[in-house]
Amino acid sequence: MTATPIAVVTGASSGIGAATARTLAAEGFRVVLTARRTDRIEALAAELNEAGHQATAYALDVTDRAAVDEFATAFRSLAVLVNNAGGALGADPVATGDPADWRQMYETNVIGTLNVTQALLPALTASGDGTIVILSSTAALSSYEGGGGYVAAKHGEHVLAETLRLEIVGTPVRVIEVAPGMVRTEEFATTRFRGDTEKAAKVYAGVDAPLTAEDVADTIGWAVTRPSHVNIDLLVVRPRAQASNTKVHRTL
Ligand code: 8X3
Repeated sequence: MTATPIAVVTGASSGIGAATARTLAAEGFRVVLTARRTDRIEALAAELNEAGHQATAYALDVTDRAAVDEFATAFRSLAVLVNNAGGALGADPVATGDPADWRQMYETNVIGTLNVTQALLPALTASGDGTIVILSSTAALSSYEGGGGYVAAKHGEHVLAETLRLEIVGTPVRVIEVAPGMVRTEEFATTRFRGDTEKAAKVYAGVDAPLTAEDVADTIGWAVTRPSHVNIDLLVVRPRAQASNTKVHRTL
């Protein structure tokens, strides 16, 4: 009997991470949910197990390299790693943005992805058929006013994905970058605007059907279940009402 393939999802406590964990569990993976907020990932793991799936929760801060290395010792073989942990802080112009915000976004989005990817790469390779997913953003591909440190960090993740793909070609590991545009989740914009729900709501105001976390999870599920020799290098997914980072149709 072959063992159930394992998928690790970072930032699995909410939004795209939680939805991806559900999708991959339904696809037959044993999912390992990681995030800093233990209560949320434990509740989701319990829910998935009750539904007949296999899920475990592991509290992890992806910016803590020692903790990430310790976590990685649990895996001799790993099928899928979804690097989803990250996010935006602030929407200030470059002229006035807080360097502390820039630093934190670089830490969580880029160094966090680097930490987990480096630590789990041996297990992904040992599986003989590993998949790394990097959740970047359309902010990884072009700039927008007020994007500032988030755009810079997401460009960093994009470069990490491209460079890694070049470097490990010939090994049995593929690197998939998923770059979503406007996704309405419960936390992304609220975190960006530090709890200001009015400002957060404006991001989506008048937009007919922004993407949902489930829409993005669906694309991730599709990409990781392609045959092993198929590498979806980069998948850009936006709502129909958004034609570019700055061209959004609003009915206001
Ligand atoms: C989220 C998309 O437009 O807020 O990654 O940068 S955007």
